[in-house]
Amino acid sequence: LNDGIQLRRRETIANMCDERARMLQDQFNVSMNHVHALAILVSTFYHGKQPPAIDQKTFGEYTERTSFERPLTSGVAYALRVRHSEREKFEKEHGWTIKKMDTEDQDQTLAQDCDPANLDPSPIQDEYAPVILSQETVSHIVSIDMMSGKEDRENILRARASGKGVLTSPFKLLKSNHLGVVLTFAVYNTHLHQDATPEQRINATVGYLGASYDVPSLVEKLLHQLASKQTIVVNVYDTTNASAAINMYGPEEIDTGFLHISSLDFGDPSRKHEMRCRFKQRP
Ligand code: WA2
Repeated sequence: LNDGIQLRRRETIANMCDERARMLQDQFNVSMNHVHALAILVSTFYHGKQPPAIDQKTFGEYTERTSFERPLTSGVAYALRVRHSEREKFEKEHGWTIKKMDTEDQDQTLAQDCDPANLDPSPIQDEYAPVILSQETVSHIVSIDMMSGKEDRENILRARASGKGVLTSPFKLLKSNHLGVVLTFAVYNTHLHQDATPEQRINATVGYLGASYDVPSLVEKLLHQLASKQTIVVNVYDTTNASAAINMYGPEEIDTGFLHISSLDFGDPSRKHEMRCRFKQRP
């Protein structure tokens, strides 16, 4: 009889965990498709028109009004590819200097620390990726060179060489106190074939459309809708490095008996994620 109960508990936790993992994965996939569509919007109306048919006001309004299409995202932004030889002209046209990302400052609670006007200019590089368009929720990254942040830079390089949507490892986003991830799509100046080489892609790159995901608050919101928080404990891990998994959501793990692991696929084959679920109480 006890064996029967144990078996049922195992089945219950497996079903609950799989359902939650599937919901999270589906919502992530939906928002990823819309971020991809935004990259095409920028390609068509910013780069495809002379002069560009999108400015900050239009981009800000459009992205705010369509934010329901991108569940789990905290904001989207567009960074332009600027070569060093074009920097002076670019800065003159925009009326601001390209800023270096401030990753030293752990306490960004003071309003003045969030103001790009207080950031240092980016040191000389071959090329930059300053943010020129943003959803209002991430307006604090406008004018910052996204290539000056380690995770953002790696994402930009991988996105443009691959033509796919790529994800960062979890890291502390600017003006946020939690771990998050960034999704990046490159924008190209021509229609590239499916089988274009990385070199052709890099040469055709004109900018980067990115979305930030504040994982803890967004997963919390998703799980809240399911009213099971009394029963189970959920964790989300980045398991790309199997020997050093990163806890992206949920409390420090405590052993309360059964553990069920559901796989999560966020669409970037070079990153691995999983959901781990337990009952709150031992039987
Ligand atoms: N967006 C929001 N907060 C951040 C962040 C970011 N990156 N990086 C650190 N904190 C414009 O891939 C291009 C967005 C980067 C895109």
